[in-house]
Amino acid sequence: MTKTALITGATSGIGKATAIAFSEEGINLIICGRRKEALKDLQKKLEGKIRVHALSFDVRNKEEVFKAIESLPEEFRQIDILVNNAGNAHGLDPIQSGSIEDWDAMIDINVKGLLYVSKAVIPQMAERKSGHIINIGSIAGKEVYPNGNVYSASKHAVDAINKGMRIDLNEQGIRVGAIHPGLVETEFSEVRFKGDHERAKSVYEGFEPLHPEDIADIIRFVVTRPYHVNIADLLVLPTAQANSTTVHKNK
Ligand code: NDP
Ligand code: 8X3
Repeated sequence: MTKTALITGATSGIGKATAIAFSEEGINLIICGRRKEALKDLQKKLEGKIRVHALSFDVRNKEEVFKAIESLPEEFRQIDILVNNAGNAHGLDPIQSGSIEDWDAMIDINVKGLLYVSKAVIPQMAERKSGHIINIGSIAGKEVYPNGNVYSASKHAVDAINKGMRIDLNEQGIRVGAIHPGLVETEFSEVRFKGDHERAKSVYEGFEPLHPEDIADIIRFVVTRPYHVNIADLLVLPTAQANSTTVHKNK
């Protein structure tokens, strides 16, 4: 039977690449993000191959989240796959000088937003006793690096929530797993450095970073395994990266 996936953060980077990969697998899509134009463009690109419904909402706003999920038309109401991907780093500052607005953004989006969307989607999976949740964590959820403090905390929380979801949804037979990428060239650093294009670009210079399509390909593999196979936890790095602080760059 044709499946339906809801992907948060589908307007760019990993989420957008995942939407494209899923469309190639014939998976119907609910694509989410705040940028309506980007959603519309992606919808136009993918519709025809599969059915696409766009939902624009801010994951920080719980009313918006629940209203959006409740607004789904009948043919999109059964969500088989949830990709909790929306998220970003905001700033890269030592704890003593970090901005409270940046901390709020990271905790509210990466942690609370992921929980709100999950809360809106999981009950129907639990009732059907079937579903697949993929949480996008980060290497920053496995280790902490200088100035990564609160972003790392938010991704450690995603790691814990992923494990907790898997335990709590075990009896319902729901697959739960996380992908933890290292450096992927997306809009991530543009957001982290608030539009400082040169600084953002420099993060990925001198080595080949992961491309969003590399992670999307892995998510495609994860969701196309037979139902008794659950890929629970994956750390995926560019070959040039050994850990958060060891990246082999050409001089
Ligand atoms: P991008 O900045 O390219 O994409 C982030 C996505 O999240 C966008 O689609 C954005 O949509 C959405 N988003 C951000 N804030 C909100 C919000 N408040 N409400 C709804 N949607 C929101 O970055 P990536 O693709 O790299 O990031 C995707 C995930 O991967 C994140 O969770 C990130 O932490 C994680 N990750 C990224 C790595 C990297 O090196 N790039 C490495 C490890 C993990 P819009 O702006 O339209 O709302
Ligand atoms: C994104 C990767 O190393 O910038 O989660 O934290 S990193």
